Amino acid sequence: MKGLVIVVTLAIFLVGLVLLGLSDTDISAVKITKIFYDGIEPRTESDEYVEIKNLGSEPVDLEGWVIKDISEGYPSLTFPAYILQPGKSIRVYTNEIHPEYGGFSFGSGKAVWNNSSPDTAVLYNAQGQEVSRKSY
Ligand SMILES: [Ca+2]
Ligand SMILES: [Ca+2]
Repeated sequence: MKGLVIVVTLAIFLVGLVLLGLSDTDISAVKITKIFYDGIEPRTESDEYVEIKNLGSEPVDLEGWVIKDISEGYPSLTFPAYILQPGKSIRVYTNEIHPEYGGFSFGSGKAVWNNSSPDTAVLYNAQGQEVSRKSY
């Protein structure tokens, strides 16, 4: 009986350690590092982008993660399965596809990031928790 109690206590302790480790890598490592809000393309500013970087040491799967302009509440993009390697960046363009940056686009026919009054971008993980936020 005493042996069982010790085993169960140890098991709970180990599960706790694993959960702590997981939540640590998920929440803190991936950040919005840049918003290129003043696009060079006239009017449509299709070349605007938000840059997201993995600053941690573990790969992160972005499946189900969401990037959104919360100033207007749109647009938002839900990521497909995509492994963001440590030290690597992706960009979500307003309406351009650049495979070297992951090939992500909001597909917006209009400019997304306001040039005169700043907007705020927020990144959520697949559980809907806010991971990173950036204004400019
Ligand atoms: Ca803009
Ligand atoms: Ca906006």
